[in-house]
Amino acid sequence: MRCFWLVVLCLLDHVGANVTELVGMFGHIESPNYPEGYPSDSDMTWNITVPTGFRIKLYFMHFDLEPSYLCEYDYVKVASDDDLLETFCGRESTDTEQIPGQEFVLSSGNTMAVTFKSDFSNEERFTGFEAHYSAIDIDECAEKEDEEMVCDHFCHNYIGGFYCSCRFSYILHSDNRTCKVECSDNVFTEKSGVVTSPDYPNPYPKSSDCLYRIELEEGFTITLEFADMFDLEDHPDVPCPYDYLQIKAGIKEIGPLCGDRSPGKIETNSSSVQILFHSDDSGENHGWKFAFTSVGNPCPVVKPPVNGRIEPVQEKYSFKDQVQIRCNTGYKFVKGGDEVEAYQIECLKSGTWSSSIPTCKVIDCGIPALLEDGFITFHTKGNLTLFGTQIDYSCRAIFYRMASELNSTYTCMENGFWVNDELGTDLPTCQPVCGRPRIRRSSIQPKIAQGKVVSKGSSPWIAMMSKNGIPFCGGSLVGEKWIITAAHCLHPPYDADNPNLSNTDLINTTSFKVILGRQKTLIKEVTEQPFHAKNIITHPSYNGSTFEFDIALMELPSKVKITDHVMPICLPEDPTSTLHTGEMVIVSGWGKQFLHSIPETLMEIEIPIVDHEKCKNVYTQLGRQVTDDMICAGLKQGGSDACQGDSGGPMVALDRERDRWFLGGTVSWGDGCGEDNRYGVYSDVKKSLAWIKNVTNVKNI
Ligand code: 4AZ
Repeated sequence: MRCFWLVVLCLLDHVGANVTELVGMFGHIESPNYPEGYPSDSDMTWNITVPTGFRIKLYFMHFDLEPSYLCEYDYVKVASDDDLLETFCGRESTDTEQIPGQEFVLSSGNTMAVTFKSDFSNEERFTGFEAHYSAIDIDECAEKEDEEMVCDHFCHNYIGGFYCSCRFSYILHSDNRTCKVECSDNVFTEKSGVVTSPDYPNPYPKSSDCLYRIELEEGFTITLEFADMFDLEDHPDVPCPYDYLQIKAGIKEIGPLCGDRSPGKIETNSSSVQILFHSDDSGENHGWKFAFTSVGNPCPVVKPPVNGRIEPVQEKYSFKDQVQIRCNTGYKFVKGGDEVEAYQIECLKSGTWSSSIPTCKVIDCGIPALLEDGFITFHTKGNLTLFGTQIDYSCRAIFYRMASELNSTYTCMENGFWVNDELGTDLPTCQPVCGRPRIRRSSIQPKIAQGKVVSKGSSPWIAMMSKNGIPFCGGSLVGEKWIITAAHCLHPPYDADNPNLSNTDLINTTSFKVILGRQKTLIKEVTEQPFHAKNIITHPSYNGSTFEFDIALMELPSKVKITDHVMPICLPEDPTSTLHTGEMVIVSGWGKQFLHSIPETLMEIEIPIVDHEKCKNVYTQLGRQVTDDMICAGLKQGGSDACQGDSGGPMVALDRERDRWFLGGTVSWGDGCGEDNRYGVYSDVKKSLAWIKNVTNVKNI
């Protein structure tokens, strides 16, 4: 059979030949013999079919049938999908008869059956009917609004059909109608969280299979707590045939769960849980929500160590919990010989701690460093060296004193060091007391030349400079390793072995000895301390012709040992303070007596300071200059004077205020020895004080 859409009537051979199949987008039907009047006993059916997605609109242009009660004689019946839509008869509508009038009939689907029947007689002539039909588009989206939605989310109509689409994050199911979500692999690795059905509490998506996995480390157990609002499509007889939750935890299986009763709390006893959520293609249920929490396997409660503390302090500890253990101030852990500040332990999945709690040991600062020329006093009995204990450093009495007057208490600190408020970890220094001989001179001797023997040890700062056992100059000990002497002592012509040495050359340090603690001139004594100078520094302004700044420093190779017979002399306190004319000074040495023989022992004289101008005048007349860096002492009548071999030796004066001796000058030169109207000339130490302090760093103690 061949049919043409739109135009053609497709007449089918059909059993009874009263059925006409009409296929097309529009057409026209009429009663037999129209408009001449239809015959009796007519029975005709037109089966109209239009394409799917369309419906049929039937419109009567003319209608004239025999009227009868409830159309029992002649009638036109319109049916669609086996449903009778209309029955028409008569010439006008009454209570019991209906004519189409201006109304049109619409099919529900794409088919319509129109049946015309006339009975055996007609009382008068009726012209019958004429009708047109056409295919009209079905708006599927609009039509089913009240019924179940055509599309789950969005419906789009087009001529002859429709299609569905979904909201963002949904995808269209293969049924082309429902919207599902892609939720097959949701993995949670946090220790707690919240999981809900998609869109909760709004209705969950249809036709979806969601899988949620909570995967924690072994050692944790997961608990699920479902919210009260739980709503999954249920069935009164069959357990959860439509939508359901299925929970798998280790070997344990829970579910299927559905209905409107929340499952509440579920202890899974597992570190890994899988939740499967299935929804079918219908229903508007609100879904589910649960919070999951996890607890680790418990570990025993940790107690802080003695003299220590732990953090955090908790009633319970469980897997993965970490505890910091610290010792109180002054205590430390000892681990493998090392001192450790803090210690961390962790609760393992087995329910045990990663290591045992170490013990806190009190910090021990150890034996404090020894102080040279000093000693330590412990504040606590038993000479404890532990945290918090205190010690005092002191200098060896009589001979030594601390360089500066500071608090000499040291405390054993938490860092393991002995610490002083001012010096930190530095030690104080002990320096020898200057200018205070332990052995007092019996009386001041009037003269060297003529000589008065110096009581042994009463001038403990004097140094003998000796060559081949014969003294050639003197010197004075300042500090612990510096000797002040005359610059000319260290230059030729005093080096007898090298008579040709020029004034600028220094004598060889190995060619002479510096002896301290000596009294006898030629005989060695047990009290003596001999050295070879390590270093010689003459005053930068020394003039070998004029003897200006006739002063030099010798550094000893090591510190002297301070004894009753070896002690330093003080330096002048202040460079501006002067030795006054007439003030008595003591000059000592092993020099010649009146240019004759050398004495057997150290000799000393006490002579007055001479007016500078007076001395200057005396020597000007002799053609020699007494400059400002020189100071003169002696008696007008002569007699008491330094002499050859005394050079470089000390001229000391008593600082009455401080009750100690200081070095006023060093023996330098003079015209002859002990002659009248001649004075001894000395290098004035205070004029070289800045240079001395700068080189030696010596302070008066
Ligand atoms: C000298 O030759 C020397 N009377 C030292 C001092 C005096 C004379 C000579 C002063 O070392």
